[in-house]
Amino acid sequence: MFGKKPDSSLEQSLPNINVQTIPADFYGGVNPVVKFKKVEKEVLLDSKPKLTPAEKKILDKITSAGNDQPLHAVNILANKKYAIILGFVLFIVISAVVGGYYYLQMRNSNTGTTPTAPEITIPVTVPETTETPPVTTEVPTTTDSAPKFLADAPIEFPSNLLGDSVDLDKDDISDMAEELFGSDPSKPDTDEDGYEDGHEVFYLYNPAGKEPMRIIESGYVKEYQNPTFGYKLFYPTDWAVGAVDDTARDVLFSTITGENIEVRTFDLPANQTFADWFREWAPNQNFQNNINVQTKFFEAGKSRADSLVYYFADSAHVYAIIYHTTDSNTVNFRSIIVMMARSFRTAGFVPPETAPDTSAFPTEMPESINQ
Ligand SMILES: [Ca+2]
Ligand SMILES: [Ca+2]
Repeated sequence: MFGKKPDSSLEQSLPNINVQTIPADFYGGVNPVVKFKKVEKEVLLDSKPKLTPAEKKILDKITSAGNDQPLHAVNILANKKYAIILGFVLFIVISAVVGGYYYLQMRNSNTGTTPTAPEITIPVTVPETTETPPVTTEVPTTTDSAPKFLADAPIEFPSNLLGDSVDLDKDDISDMAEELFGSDPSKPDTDEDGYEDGHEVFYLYNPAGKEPMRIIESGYVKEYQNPTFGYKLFYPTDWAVGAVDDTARDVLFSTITGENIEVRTFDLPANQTFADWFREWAPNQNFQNNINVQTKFFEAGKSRADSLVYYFADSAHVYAIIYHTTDSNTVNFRSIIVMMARSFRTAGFVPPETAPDTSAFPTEMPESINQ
């Protein structure tokens, strides 16, 4: 519209507008863009453009950069062949990036699926868990039946051919057992009171010192009382005590080495004697080989000749004290089971009024400990 010739009629109808105020050269040579376009046009059309020294310098720099460098960006962009190669390379790179991106996405989604997998596994586990309750349900049943099974389980008797471990000072207490009493394994009469250590333990005296006199006060021995059946006995402080069943019908006094002494309680029917009981529960043991024994508290019992099995009884129960060795087939603590049996008291047992004089020791070692 600006190129149009001014309408004379319009000029006449608008006399107050001074169009002459617009500079004649407003869209002319003073516009640097137009001037620049003119220069570009001259560069493209004229092989020998007329440039200012500064422009020529810039142009020379741009063009000369690629003269001897075919892979220069300028030449690559200008050359179709290189442009195609570059485009192809870009396509590969972009494809790799996009592919990598989707691969990671899929991988993440798979990883996200992994938690789902356990969810699938969980239902699989759930049935197992579902199966477990019945098993757990059976366990109490087994536990309930365990004492019954335990009560019916045969007694495991120790071999009759077991030897003792080293007893250096020959005082009837092995070197290992001497540690439990605090006595000297190289000194038969540790406290030098005229009575050998084994002798003192048999009578429940303290072998390691004249004071305290009683072994229960020495700190090396504790008293156990059965929570269900009420019997009591002494055992080494260093040993562990554990009931096998809930009713403490079967209790183990254990060493660190695995040897243990079991105290097991059996029901004794009213119409049954101990001999009847023995024939039922110890069919492989010779009843005649049992010797009559008496505890420190004058309660009567029976013992196998090697002092590895003891029996006591009251009106309703039989109590068996049984030594269990490890695979070594060596007895390390025979003096301990002797002490335990010698200290045994059934719940209802009342010691006779003629209590033993604790200051007097017998002159002869009992046969059972001389085995
Ligand atoms: Ca000894
Ligand atoms: Ca002594």
